[in-house]
Amino acid sequence: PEAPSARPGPTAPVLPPCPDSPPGLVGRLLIEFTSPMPLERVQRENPGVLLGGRYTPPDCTPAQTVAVIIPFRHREHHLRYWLHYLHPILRRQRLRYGVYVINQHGEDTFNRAKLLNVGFLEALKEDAAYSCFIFSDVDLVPMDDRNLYRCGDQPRHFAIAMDKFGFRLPYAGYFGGVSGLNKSQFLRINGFPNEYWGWGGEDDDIFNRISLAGMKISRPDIRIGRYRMIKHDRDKHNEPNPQRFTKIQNTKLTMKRDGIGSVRYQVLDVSRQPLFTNITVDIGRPP
Ligand code: UD2
Ligand code: MN
Repeated sequence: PEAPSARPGPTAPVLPPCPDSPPGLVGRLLIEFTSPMPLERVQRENPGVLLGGRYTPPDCTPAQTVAVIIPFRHREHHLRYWLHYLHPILRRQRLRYGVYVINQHGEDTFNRAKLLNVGFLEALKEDAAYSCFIFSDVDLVPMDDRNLYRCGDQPRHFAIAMDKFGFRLPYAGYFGGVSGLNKSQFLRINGFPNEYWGWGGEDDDIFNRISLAGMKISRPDIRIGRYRMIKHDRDKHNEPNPQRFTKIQNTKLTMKRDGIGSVRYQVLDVSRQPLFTNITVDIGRPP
């Protein structure tokens, strides 16, 4: 008979590290936004996703823990498509991740970059293990699951070939849509600007911060970084910001005082939904 010590013990087995190229990716995906997407269906299709939109691969140990942060207000039907497409992709990519929807309270002017700063801090409050932060518009879905939602040794730009731009990068310094920075890269640029109210410019300011900090943007192959954006009109209270052109000239001066070190806000509600964590926040209004 076997010695008792040879029997499997009560402790969980140590899983091997997750491979660099996950097996089981499918490559190019069919993405469409036609029939409405009920949340119950998305839930049913993603039984492995835990409360709050958390997931850990069952068969390997990932090197990073990824917080996916979505700036949000009044885009529920976009969010349902996003969850429907992204959860299976992120699972196939063998990520340990959580999804955070940062919902701007009230009807004052929208501020995407400030919401992303809030997401960084609040995700870390939820789990200090987050090491990689991926910032995604709610209306952007990758068309290829080889576009891995991970961080690397340089800030990463994922959404480089969008349908609305003819599947090309619109300009060399474009950094909008979906991007990713690890914790130290994010802190090195003092996070994102808090002072861009309304549409536009904040992504260029972030690009400037990264260049000024001496980092270079890393991008996937143009055939892999393809995205569909759900067609939409400009939202109310997110009019183009007329100050954006002058503001992006001054990043060098403003980035020291305006960023993650100076962000002020008030969390009004944190609610763990089956497929994501919703954080409703009062971020104030333009001066
Ligand atoms: C572009 C960029 C985006 C950002 C923006 C300028 C693309 C694909 N994306 O997006 O990254 O730089 O220009 O600010 O080029 N949102 C809400 N509710 C609102 C308003 C905005 O949830 O009322 C969120 C939502 O996640 C949305 C994102 O903010 O996807 C960007 O706003 P947009 O989709 O209206 O702007 P768009 O498509 O021109
Ligand atoms: Mn959009």
